[in-house]
Amino acid sequence: MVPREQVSSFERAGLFLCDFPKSECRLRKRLPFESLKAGSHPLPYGGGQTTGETFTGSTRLGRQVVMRKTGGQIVCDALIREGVDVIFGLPGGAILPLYSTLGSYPELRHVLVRHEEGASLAADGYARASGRVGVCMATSGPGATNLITGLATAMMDSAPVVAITGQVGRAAIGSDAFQETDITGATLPVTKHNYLVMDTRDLAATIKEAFYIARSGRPGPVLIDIPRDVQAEEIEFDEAEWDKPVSLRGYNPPTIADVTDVESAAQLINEAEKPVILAGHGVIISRAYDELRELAENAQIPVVTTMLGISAFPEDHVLSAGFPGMHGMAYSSLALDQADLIVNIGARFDDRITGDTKRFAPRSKKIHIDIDPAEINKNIKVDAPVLGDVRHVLGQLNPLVAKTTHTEWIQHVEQLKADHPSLRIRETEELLGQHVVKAISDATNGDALIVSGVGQHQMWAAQHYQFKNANSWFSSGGAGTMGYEIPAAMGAQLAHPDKEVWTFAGDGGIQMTLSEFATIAENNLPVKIAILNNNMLGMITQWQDMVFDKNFYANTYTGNPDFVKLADAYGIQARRVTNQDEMEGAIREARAHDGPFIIDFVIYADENVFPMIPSGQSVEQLIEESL
Ligand SMILES: Cc1cc2nc3c(=O)[nH]c(=O)nc-3n(C[C@H](O)[C@H](O)[C@H](O)COP(=O)(O)OP(=O)(O)OC[C@H]3O[C@@H](n4cnc5c(N)ncnc54)[C@H](O)[C@@H]3O)c2cc1C
Ligand SMILES: Cc1ncc(C[n+]2csc(CCOP(=O)(O)OP(=O)(O)O)c2C)c(N)n1
Ligand SMILES: [Mg+2]
Repeated sequence: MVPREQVSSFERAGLFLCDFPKSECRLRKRLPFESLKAGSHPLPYGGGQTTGETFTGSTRLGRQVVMRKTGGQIVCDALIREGVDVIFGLPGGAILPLYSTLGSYPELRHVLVRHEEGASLAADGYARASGRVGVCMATSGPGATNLITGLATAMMDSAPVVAITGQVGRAAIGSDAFQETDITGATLPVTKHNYLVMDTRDLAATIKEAFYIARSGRPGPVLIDIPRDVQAEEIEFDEAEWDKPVSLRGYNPPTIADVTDVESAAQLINEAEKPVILAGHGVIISRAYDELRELAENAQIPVVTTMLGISAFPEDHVLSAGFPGMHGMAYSSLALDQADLIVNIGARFDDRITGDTKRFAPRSKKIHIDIDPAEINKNIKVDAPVLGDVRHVLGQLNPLVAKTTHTEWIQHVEQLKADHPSLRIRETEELLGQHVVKAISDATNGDALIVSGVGQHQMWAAQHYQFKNANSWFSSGGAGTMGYEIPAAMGAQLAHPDKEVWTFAGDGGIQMTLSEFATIAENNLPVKIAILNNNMLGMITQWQDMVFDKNFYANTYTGNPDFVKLADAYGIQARRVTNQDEMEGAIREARAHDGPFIIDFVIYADENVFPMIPSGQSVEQLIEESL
């Protein structure tokens, strides 16, 4: 039975009691599935680093080095050992003991956000851009609940994030104390795992375990809730704690795949005449760019990416065939539909791609390479599942795949591109969102890191920016979180201080998190912000126009602020652009400016995103462009 002090208030109430020790009783959802096949632990997001330390005031007991440390000090030491260098957070009463320690650790840069949602979304952006675990912190109650949207965003898109929250003192838990929320209960569905640490002696092991879970296997967010008296308590701490390996019964994410599964997949590839690779976010998570390219080039297979798989494969490569689905390129969806084999590499057959699953790519056999067994046969039944980490699996698969040409099929896909030029921008004097994205793509030569919000501007960014570099596109796909654009760009910029970061923002989404303008200004983060301002919730308007019989309601913003004046109030330089002629000059000015810059592109509002496959339909209902 779980000792009383190791369970949350909800568990005490008997709601979630289980017979496993604390560390495993919440290993639910993805973890049991991942444990189906044993293997070594993959760390696609990099291992924790150990720093050398000099100790003062320590006692040597045989080989032990024991010293007095507060919970807060243990947390900071543990974070440094995990290689953390940036924390996004905002303090409050229940986490002040930890904050009073944090200042003594200059290795841990704390970025003081203006809203905790900004912290969790920035940690997500940092994680995706850096390939390391992003960290955010908040106080109990409203501070912790404000993190939730960012955690859900990270959960849906498998981003490794660790959130640390303060909790009311142990004795007060369950008493509706000031700012008490059962945050482990509340975040149960949106975290890969979470903890309430009731014993200061558990802190070091818990943090180590949390980082391990966040970054290993299929990555995801992990929350650690720490009562304020645990943060403040001083204990005899044995430094040998740091050397204890993480061991989680039943959690063994696969890396290397079963040899016979790989052989079956290779056979299907070698027999195929019209194969298409569907490369997903898993390729990026696994950093398997070279292995993907090797497979595509050796067997001459066109590569379609998912929207989250964008930048897994260079878009200027001759085999690149766009992204498919609801707002993907017509030729990509048609290539999938006409293929005789789909090689899904690290994509979860999301409904934005499959539409009606019964009518999705009916002529093809399907291979699915994924690290999470729960994804296999979940949405689409496949012929050859391969369970493992993409990079390892492709390492096994590539030597078994015969060199071939598929000349006719490649020519056919080229013809699809010519017949269905989905990226054509219609002739008009108006300033369109598509013009802006294309101009920024040309100006930056496809080399920038690109972030987006959610809506029409997101789709235009995904469609019209030509991504040349691996892992250069960061967008909320599964959760579709409006407001992602500003904090995630902050995170991406902090992960890559020397890279050019542009974020495409909606006038709607930006107003959800624009309080972080202050954080950007305060830290002089040189993020370039392109607002595609249509003075409306454009994607909502499009759905009302095309799906809800033009029943327009609650879609227009008449009270938008003057974003240029607003930028000025935050001390950020800004320009407004209202026509095509002013566009390039403003982009040049923004790029030349050594600091953040906002361009308010006032775009033609009555514009829908095409191509479009309406929700739940199939490629037969594909609408290529506005009539
Ligand atoms: C308004 C809007 C419109 C959209 N329209 C489209 C659209 O038209 N087309 C489109 O493609 N998407 C679209 N999306 C995005 C869509 O909702 C999904 O987020 C996206 O398709 C998921 O892509 P994915 O499966 O590659 O990534 P994820 O959802 O991140 O899934 C990654 C998969 O890889 C696996 N994986 C992770 N790590 C590894 C590893 N190391 N080894 C092996 N496997 C691993 C995971 O288990 C998972 O199955 C849209 C989103 C929004 C908000
Ligand atoms: C937090 C949140 N609330 C609501 C939605 C539903 N939604 C999807 S797109 C959209 C409109 C976005 O407007 P804007 O940011 O201006 O982008 P645009 O579509 O105009 O480019 C809305 C409301 C969402 N995705 N996220
Ligand atoms: Mg808008």
